[in-house]
Amino acid sequence: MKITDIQVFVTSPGRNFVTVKVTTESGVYGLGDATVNGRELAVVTYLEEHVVPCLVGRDAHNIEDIWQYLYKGVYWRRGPITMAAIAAIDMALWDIKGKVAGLPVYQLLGGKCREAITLYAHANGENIEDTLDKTEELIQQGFKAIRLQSAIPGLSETYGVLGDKKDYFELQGNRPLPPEQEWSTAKYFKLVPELFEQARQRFGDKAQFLHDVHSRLTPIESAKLGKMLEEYQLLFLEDASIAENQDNYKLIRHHTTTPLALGETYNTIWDCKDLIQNQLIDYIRVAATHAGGITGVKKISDFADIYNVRTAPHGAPDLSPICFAAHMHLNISTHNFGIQEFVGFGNEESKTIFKHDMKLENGMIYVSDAPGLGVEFDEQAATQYPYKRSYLPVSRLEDGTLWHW
Ligand code: GCO
Ligand code: MG
Repeated sequence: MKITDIQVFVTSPGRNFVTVKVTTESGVYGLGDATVNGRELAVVTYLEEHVVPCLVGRDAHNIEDIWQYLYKGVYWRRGPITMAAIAAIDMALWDIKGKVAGLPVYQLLGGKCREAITLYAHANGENIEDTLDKTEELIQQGFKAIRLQSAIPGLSETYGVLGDKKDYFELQGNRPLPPEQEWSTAKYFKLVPELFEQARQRFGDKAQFLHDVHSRLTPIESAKLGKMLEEYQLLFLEDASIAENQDNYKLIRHHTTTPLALGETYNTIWDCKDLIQNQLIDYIRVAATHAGGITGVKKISDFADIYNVRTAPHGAPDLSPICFAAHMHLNISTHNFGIQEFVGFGNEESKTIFKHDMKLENGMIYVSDAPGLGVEFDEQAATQYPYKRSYLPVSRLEDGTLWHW
């Protein structure tokens, strides 16, 4: 079944999404997500200039061979742009295979390991009370796990909570150049233990709690935070520190039993091999869009399984519903799945473009049984929201030193 055409669409219903459509000679087509937040057009060029010409005429059924062709077959391997391009093609090919077979993709991956997917939702507040009020709403809606983030007194903007009272869902607003945010580890350390102390006092064990440090700490600071939070029994502490040097996590692990998660920016097994095989983390958070698609994530999760590391896929709003659907098929069929990050199904504009029938009930998602990935893309509706240049923020210490965002 030959590939006859590959189109790349960029649409911006509140934020940019890059969508790939692979069409075959039989007329069956598949969809993939290639969005890299703030670097969208780099992936578009990579696809249009370097990938599409090599794939037209190839057999759409040969998913693994095409994955290897795009990964091993190029001299300049890895990195987010390359791996997002591979990812989108890979998702589209799985979508096609499912449609041809008349089966949802999870059936092709081995079938169900569980009935539904447990989610963690976000409570982002202007202060501790605000965060906890939002937590209460989420518990009432049935969420079993909640990530708590709160603005830090004395800092103008904080990851997860922006100063203009908009949370991070709207990061892509009118920001034609990267905004700058302040960071102070000392101020952060005053807030975070207090946030979890009050959360446990107010909610007891009604929910599991998580927190994203967003890589702001040095390894020894992360170790200290992990220790301070042990008594609050987090499900996991995310991105406690940058792990470009994977040895950083040896130090953190040595000091704390707080479970650790990371990997949302990772693109291949090589970014997390040492972390996994030395059992320095508990959850690997790679996303299908940024780690080579369903094929790429499956390779990483199977490797992680033998080291007791579970998956907790990235679920931020910059991943399109096509990626989210791909995660659902992976999550339901992966034995060592842990938990899925969830920030809702997107805004109303986005829902006119991406349509699916995934069901949210009591903090869990029931996967679609539609053939393929189960997402439709309305090309006409997409044209109403043209691309807008947009950046993620950068971070500086209070004295102006550039820091990790
Ligand atoms: C998360 C992430 C996001 C990222 C965003 C960057 O845990 O959901 O940290 O908030 O910052 O996806 O593009
Ligand atoms: Mg994160």
